[in-house]
Amino acid sequence: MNDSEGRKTVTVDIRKDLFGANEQAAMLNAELFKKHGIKAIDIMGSVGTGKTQLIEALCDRLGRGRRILMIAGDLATRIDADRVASHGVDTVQINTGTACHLDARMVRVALDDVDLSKYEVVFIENVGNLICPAGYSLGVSKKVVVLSVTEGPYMVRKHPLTIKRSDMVVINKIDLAEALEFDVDRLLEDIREVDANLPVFRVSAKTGEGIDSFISALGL
Ligand SMILES: Nc1nc2c(ncn2[C@@H]2O[C@H](COP(=O)(O)OP(=O)(O)O)[C@@H](O)[C@H]2O)c(=O)[nH]1
Ligand SMILES: [Mg+2]
Repeated sequence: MNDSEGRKTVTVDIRKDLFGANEQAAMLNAELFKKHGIKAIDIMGSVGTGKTQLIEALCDRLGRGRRILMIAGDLATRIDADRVASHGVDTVQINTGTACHLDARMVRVALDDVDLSKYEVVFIENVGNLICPAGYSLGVSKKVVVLSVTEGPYMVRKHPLTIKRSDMVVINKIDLAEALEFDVDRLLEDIREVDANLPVFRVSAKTGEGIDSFISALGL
């Protein structure tokens, strides 16, 4: 606004402007996915909880007949995209450099020269951490957070916001729970305290346990 001496002052709310711009880009992505009849799923979670292995298991179970694209978000490598590509799935790598999350514009840029009419499902593996990715909409149908029994018992109590901003929770590596004396029911109670109705799936991406009910819940 201009004061009486004609001096202009602009107050910028960085959070509002940053997130507002992202929300707009996310809406464009959502329209693009909708136009092509694509179900897009954002898979978040700490490093090592099994996001890539879960995507590999989903791709295997859905079968080679399904038209799947995987977008991998990673600071520096193509390791996860290459793992999924070895299952006969098309992949796009986004290297974020220093950013701890994907945002809607990065996804848009990555899809720029991709023929989306070839796909019905897009799995997006977000950058591995339990904090930043939850704050950024990508324009997906579902945001899924992958927890696992190897990250210790406090991940939900320490990161309630990520749980709150997710549409579904996967508790992965269920095959290791007994050996690690991990109390899965206690973790479930922590999740219920944050959101009493959030769908939760006990899964082993390694053995395939629980994958089928997760697939039906995703509507795939
Ligand atoms: N036992 C077991 N190991 C798993 C499971 N899912 C992933 N892993 C292992 O956990 C490690 C990290 O998995 P990865 O998919 O790379 O995790 P990401 O960093 O979340 O993508 C790898 O050594 C996987 O083989 C599971 O369900 N059970
Ligand atoms: Mg990974």
